Amino acid sequence: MQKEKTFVMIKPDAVQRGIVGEIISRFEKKGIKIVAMKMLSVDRELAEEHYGIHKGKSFFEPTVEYITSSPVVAFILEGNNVIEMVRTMMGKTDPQKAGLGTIRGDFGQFIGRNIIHGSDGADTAKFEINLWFKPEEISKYCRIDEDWLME
Ligand code: D4T
Repeated sequence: MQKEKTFVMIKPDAVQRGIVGEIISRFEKKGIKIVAMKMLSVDRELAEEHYGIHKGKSFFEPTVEYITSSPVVAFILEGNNVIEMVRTMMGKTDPQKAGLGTIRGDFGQFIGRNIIHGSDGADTAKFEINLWFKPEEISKYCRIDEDWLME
């Protein structure tokens, strides 16, 4: 398995509902390492770049408005196969279709308020990490449980 990084964003609805800690706790308990983290108010330019692939679709404008409406918590997670692992932990894009036990399945109800974003592949992860973070904001360190997580 390959060590990789992924970009994750806890969206405005989850910040407003006070479930940031609970969401981050799931990643920590799984043994996934946080290597960067910040709270920020997203401006229109960043939101439009992040969702650029969806420009022209009906949900583009509402999604940009939602993401810019209130602060988000953005972070980078690192680990073996972490991109896929985080997508699995988040559940399907539509919280109504996401399984119970997943973050969206447990905390969300509507696709336009779906709690969390995570990169959907290696190229997207690279693009989003560069878009949201400067290299000096990313830490390099070992967690004390790393030897016990791996076989
Ligand atoms: P994000 O990007 O938020 O992690 O979601 P996904 O990667 O799981 O899904 P996506 O890129 O297809 O959608 C981006 C964003 O747009 C909203 N959306 C999406 C929506 O409001 N209506 C829709 O029909 C779709 C497909 C939700 C997530």
